[in-house]
Amino acid sequence: MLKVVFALGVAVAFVGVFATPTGAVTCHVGQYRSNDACLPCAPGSFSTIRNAASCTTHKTCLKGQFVKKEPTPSSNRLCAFCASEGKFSNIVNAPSCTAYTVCAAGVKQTKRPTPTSDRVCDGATTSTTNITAVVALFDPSGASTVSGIVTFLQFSNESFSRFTGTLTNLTDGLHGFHIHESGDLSGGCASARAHYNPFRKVHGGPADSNRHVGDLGNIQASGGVASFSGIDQQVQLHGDTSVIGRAVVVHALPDDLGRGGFSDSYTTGHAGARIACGVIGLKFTP
Ligand SMILES: [Cu+2]
Repeated sequence: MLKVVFALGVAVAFVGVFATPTGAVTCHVGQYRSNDACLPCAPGSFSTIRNAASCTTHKTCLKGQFVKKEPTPSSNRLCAFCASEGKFSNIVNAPSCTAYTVCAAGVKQTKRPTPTSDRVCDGATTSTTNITAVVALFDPSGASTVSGIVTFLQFSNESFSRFTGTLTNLTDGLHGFHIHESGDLSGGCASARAHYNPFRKVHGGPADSNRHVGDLGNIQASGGVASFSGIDQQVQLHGDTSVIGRAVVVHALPDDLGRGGFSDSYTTGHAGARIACGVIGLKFTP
């Protein structure tokens, strides 16, 4: 008799877990209640409580994340960030993150990596050749006695160009200092033509983004001598826009950097006559 009572008690307890007080069947996690029936959560949804009134759509792991734990009818999808692994994902619900492409030695990166996109390498090689060029300046017409040497140096096509020089027999003060487009001095400094301007911009100062490549501003003479050095971000000794074979020209007047308001401020900087020039040539390095 005791056994019967115990078995009955167990049965009552068992029903208590899975039945509502009204006697209806209890719906499990992973199910939802529809009237008196328990229906499984549809694919893509879940429930974590018994007798859920409805199921909840699984979370979507966004681009830049990956699925750390797959969803089930009774649990949500768990996402984690690819950045924590130093990788990326470019699809939603990515099963894992992808390692970034590594640009081969000397190949330039044209697009930075992000948590949702890969690095892009354009295949163009970086030239790491040091190039040194030198210019001997004088006045082919003989009208002035200005002369001197200017040297340009660039370590790679992605580095600044450096220049240094000394000119003598100048009047004291500022003198426009430019790279002109032609290395032809057959007609004197005049045949060096206009400022070197491969990107079709207006005349400006060396610090301006809107300037001719050849716009190096002014040099300053004191006691008849100008000794100067500088760096420039636009002058290239490498590649298609190399200035080698073109000319450096020094002018009688200051370059107004395009700001003087003269009719020629936007083309020549109103820098006046050409008093010395020279062709930019490769320096011999034994
Ligand atoms: Cu000039």
